[in-house]
Amino acid sequence: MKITLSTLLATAGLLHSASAHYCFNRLIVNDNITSEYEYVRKNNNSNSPVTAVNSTDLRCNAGGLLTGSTTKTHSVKAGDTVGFALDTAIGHPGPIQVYMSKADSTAKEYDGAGEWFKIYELGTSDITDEGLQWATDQITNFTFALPAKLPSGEYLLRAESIALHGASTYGGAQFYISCAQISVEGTATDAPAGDFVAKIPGVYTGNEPGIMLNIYYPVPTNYTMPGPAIWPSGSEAHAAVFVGESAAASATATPSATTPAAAATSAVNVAAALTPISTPTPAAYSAPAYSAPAAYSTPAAYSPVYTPVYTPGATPGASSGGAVQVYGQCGGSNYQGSTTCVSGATCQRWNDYYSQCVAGSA
Ligand SMILES: *[C@@H]1O[C@H](CO)[C@@H](O)[C@H](O)[C@H]1NC(C)=O
Ligand SMILES: *[C@@H]1O[C@H](CO)[C@@H](O)[C@H](O)[C@H]1NC(C)=O
Ligand SMILES: *[C@@H]1O[C@H](CO)[C@@H](O)[C@H](O)[C@H]1NC(C)=O
Ligand SMILES: *[C@@H]1O[C@H](CO)[C@@H](O)[C@H](O)[C@H]1NC(C)=O
Ligand SMILES: *[C@@H]1O[C@H](CO)[C@@H](O)[C@H](O)[C@H]1NC(C)=O
Ligand SMILES: [Cu+2]
Repeated sequence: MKITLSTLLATAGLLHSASAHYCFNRLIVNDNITSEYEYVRKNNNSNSPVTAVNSTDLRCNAGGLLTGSTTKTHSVKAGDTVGFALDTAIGHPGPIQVYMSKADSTAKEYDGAGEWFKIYELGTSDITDEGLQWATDQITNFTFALPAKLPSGEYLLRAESIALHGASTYGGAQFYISCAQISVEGTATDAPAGDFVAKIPGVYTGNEPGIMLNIYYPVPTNYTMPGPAIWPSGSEAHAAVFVGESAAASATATPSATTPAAAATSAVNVAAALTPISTPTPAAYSAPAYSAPAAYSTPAAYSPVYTPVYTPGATPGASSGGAVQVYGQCGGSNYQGSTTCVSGATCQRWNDYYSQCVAGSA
């Protein structure tokens, strides 16, 4: 397939300025948009993303474990429609996911060290010859139903947007995160367990196909949401539902109440029979390839990522010193390779994280 400059311009999203960043700053409950940081914990890093998947900042953003006591907790019922509104429309490509974790006592006091489970995801709306099309693109709010079988208790409700424009290198994906505090009145007692739960950090290694991938070239033909399956009914496609709209209005919106009981129950039983996943040990994160800077300069460590863009037969040296082929990466803040393009191509900067050789001269 032919990739034109306009295709790349259209998909790249182009800008990566701080003004293109965004925060989930308001909780929505049954179509009522609450005030900024009234029920959402304030972070201390403005609108910057978290990039370290092994940091406790991945729970509730930087500073988000320090502001629970000054944040209110909203009462809701299991099955209520909740959501988040953003300060700025989402300008980066990637999915949104929502996780929950039950507090030992109150949400205000809870540091999120317990188990988290996923209840919602909003990913691609389409996959075309131009690549992944995101249902999250330019949205300013989204809503979804809390699981009807959520047990009573106080919870952190965590929204994350995973921005993938610079995700072709390890650590390049950006996580925009906020935690809201809710107190749920439920009737069920079955808590999520087994494969449905994970610790944060621990839920991601950073190497998942949905977290470390080049969304521009080769043009992806599929996308896999990172993290556990949605509790209680497993993974499913969601249409975007915005504040004020009815979920029933959309054909692919949340599933009807008829699918679930049996399937969900057996899923939980199967999961419960499995050995619960333990939190990945630090060793999983400190593998030499990531901890030793030297590992970044050896061609072997990088060949899985860059192989597609180099000419077959190119010497290993080409990855650090040679000219980069058209469509190959030639710059970006985490990039260690050559910044020179082959004759007849120019290194085009798409954003802080990704520059690419395109045909033509400057
Ligand atoms: C909506 O939320 C605002 C801000 O939290 C609150 O003052 C108001 O009472 C709520 N309205 C309803 C109908 O719940
Ligand atoms: C922000 O919070 C983090 C913890 O998430 C803390 O390490 C850091 O010192 C805080 N920064 C400021 C400026 O308060
Ligand atoms: C797409 O599918 C292929 C083959 O199953 C897999 O190797 C790859 O990781 C997937 N990509 C994403 C982004 O999920
Ligand atoms: C919510 O999103 C919808 C769809 O993008 C938009 O029409 C509406 O104005 C948004 N409302 C708010 C308050 O952001
Ligand atoms: C996270 O991983 C990075 C890269 O391996 C390492 O430098 C850092 O110390 C780790 N941080 C924590 C909190 O484990
Ligand atoms: Cu950004």
